[in-house]
Amino acid sequence: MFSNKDSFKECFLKRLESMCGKGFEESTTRDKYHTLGNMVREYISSKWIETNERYRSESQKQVYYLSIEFLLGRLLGQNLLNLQIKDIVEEGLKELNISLSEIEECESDPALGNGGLGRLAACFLDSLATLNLPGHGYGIRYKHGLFDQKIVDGYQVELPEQWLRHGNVWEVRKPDESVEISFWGRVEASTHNGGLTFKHVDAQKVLAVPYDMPVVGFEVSTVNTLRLWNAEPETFSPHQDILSYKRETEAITDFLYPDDTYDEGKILRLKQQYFLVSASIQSIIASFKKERSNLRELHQHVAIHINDTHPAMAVPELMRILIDVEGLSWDEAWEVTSQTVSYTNHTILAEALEKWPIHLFKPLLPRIYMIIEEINERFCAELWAKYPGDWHRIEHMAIIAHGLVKMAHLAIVGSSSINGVAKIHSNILKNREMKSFYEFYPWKFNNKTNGISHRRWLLKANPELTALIKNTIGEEWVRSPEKLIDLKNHLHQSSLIEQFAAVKRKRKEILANKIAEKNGIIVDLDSIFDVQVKRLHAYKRQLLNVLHIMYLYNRLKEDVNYTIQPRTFIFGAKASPTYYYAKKIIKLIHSLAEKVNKDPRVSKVIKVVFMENYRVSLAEGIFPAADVSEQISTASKEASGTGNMKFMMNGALTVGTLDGANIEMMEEIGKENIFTFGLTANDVLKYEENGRYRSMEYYHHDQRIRQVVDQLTNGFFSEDEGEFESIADSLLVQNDQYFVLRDFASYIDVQEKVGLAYQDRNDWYEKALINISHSGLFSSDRTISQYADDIWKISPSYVKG
Ligand code: GL4
Repeated sequence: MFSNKDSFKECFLKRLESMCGKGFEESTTRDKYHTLGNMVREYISSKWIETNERYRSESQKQVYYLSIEFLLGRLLGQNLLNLQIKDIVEEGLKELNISLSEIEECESDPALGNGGLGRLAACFLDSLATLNLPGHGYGIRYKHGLFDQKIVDGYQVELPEQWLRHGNVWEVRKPDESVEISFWGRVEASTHNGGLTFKHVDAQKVLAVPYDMPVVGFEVSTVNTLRLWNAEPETFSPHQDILSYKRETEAITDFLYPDDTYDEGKILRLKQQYFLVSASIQSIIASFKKERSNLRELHQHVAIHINDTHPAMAVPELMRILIDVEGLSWDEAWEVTSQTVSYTNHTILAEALEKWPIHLFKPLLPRIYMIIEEINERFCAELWAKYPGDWHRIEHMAIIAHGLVKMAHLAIVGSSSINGVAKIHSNILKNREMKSFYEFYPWKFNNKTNGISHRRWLLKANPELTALIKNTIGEEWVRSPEKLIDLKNHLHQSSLIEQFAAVKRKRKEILANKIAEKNGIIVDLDSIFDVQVKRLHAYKRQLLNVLHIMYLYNRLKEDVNYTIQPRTFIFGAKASPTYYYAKKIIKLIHSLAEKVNKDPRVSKVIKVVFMENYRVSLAEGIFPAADVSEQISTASKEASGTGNMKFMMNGALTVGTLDGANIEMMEEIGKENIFTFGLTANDVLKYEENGRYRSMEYYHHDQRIRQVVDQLTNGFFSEDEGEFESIADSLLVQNDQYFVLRDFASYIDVQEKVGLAYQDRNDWYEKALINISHSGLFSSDRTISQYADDIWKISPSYVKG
């Protein structure tokens, strides 16, 4: 291929002509992107083949990570970095007068996920490959990823996302490895050798066609695989209405569901889940059988991880194949299945707990339903043996009850390991949400605190900070991020503080330019960049942030002598299209921005910016520029958070509740380097139990609260006084489910401290550097090593010699 700048240039120009049929002069940026992308994929392919051969010949245990979401973000830049050819390519292109970053901008940002859960899966793939662990992803090749957000008059409008419009240079279609998926039909039982056997007949068949994408490890020769399935009609199927069959089939992989915290009771969603699971399990078994024949040993060679309950049907599907296809007995199949599968829970929000009505489930997946029934009966019998007569407990723990199939119960019963994603979350699972299961299976429960890939969120997103850290402590931390702690030995050097301040300023300037370009708002680089970017949800409490800004506005208007450290409040968030409340909050942020940014006096000290269409590529520009990270969820509700870690790694200070991984961040850096406030998880859980919270009391007793809540409905924002009534109602009439008013005073106090702290410049940047130096603990390399050792029992595979 190419090994230096000159051979790269030569190769690039030749390839550009042959691929695009155009000379260099006529070629567009997209032509150049396609050419470069193809060259890089080719560069990867020998390593990819070599990795697969190595895994095969060493008969390593493999892990397969099943996830309904992979929020990958753009791949060109990350692949160049991981392959260590970024410099060659960048310099070569520069000599041809082409900017690499312009080419990178051409790549679509594949948003095959909603938020934290999907992005975590992408960071995990990156860590698996980098740690030379034999681990692969299985997901869905949605034609349209998460919608593109447009803001029109302050309202969110959704447009279909089109990441495949110009093709995808990274994927390889593998039609020969397609598998058949069966829906509908019925189960036929027959006796065979004295035992019953089952056959799924009259089914509608759908083809699952794999598209493989390489997952390139950083500075290693391992290239793992992300296999995404596409639903296609079978060519020769005898359908009466061929058009509707085609439409129905393709619909399975048309769209990503735009919410991960809501149990979508839609038959299409169920189809997507089974489609992913059945295709993946069939493919796993097929590759196992290439090397071995005894499926009773599957769990010794294969681990299957289910990312939340969406792929929980992996349990009955694996049972089905082992029993119906491979001829194992129930007990043999159960032993293998429950030893092979492991499960991560990502939320305790009740609305996210998947429960499928039997009347939908059973006709669509008759054999799978039958198997779940059998699993349930056997499980209930075990419960009966342990808790004789305790009907209440058994009913509560059953997999099928009250006409519903409970996917979390299925996942727990069918897995060898169940983990939460931060210490507090795992404890809540054990002591509350899944208490009865924990009592029954204490050995299954464990914690794996989330992490993020420092390769994407530091090396790629923030090259300026990366260079500074390398200059200060060398390069060891790049491979071993826990070594970032060495930065602490340099804190006394004023030069480090100054250089860090310069890096931060540079990144603020880049973001400020983007804001000027996209929003037409000029922001003050000396102001605190105070950022809340994440999905819009009531429990994440963007509203608390808004109410604080309203409070500042009021004070500045009322008291001409009141001064504050200038701030730029930056928001980015998508609301699920059907989530009425969340969409209203987006509108409220825009109305507030109008009010604040247009006020001659107030806008000198505060600005409010909403950045449209928040996604991975935008996030890469935001984290490096942040001074303050808003992690203000109602304690106990945010399972972990991962944005909190991205901010920390880029030297922003956290304003946060004692929730999710914020707590572990605080334990790491010390209380003096984070701004915490608000109710604890225990306080919240107590209130929820005793029902003693009265938001109205806070409204009546705190004039500041009364003022801002009244402003939601008194025409302050809009001539239409009803516009934000539903938000005011959520706070008063509905008794403020997420304790916004309860935490208001404490939030105002902590924000005042933040403003003061920022004025001691040295101290602030020292705190920021302390945050960075401890962020190595939150690398997904640490998380993945723990999964590999404790749950999957897999070990690295290295190239010999
Ligand atoms: C989430 C949690 O809400 C989030 O706190 C966590 O960091 C993430 C990854 O574990 O999983 N759960 C769901 S559902 N969506 C998420 O983003």
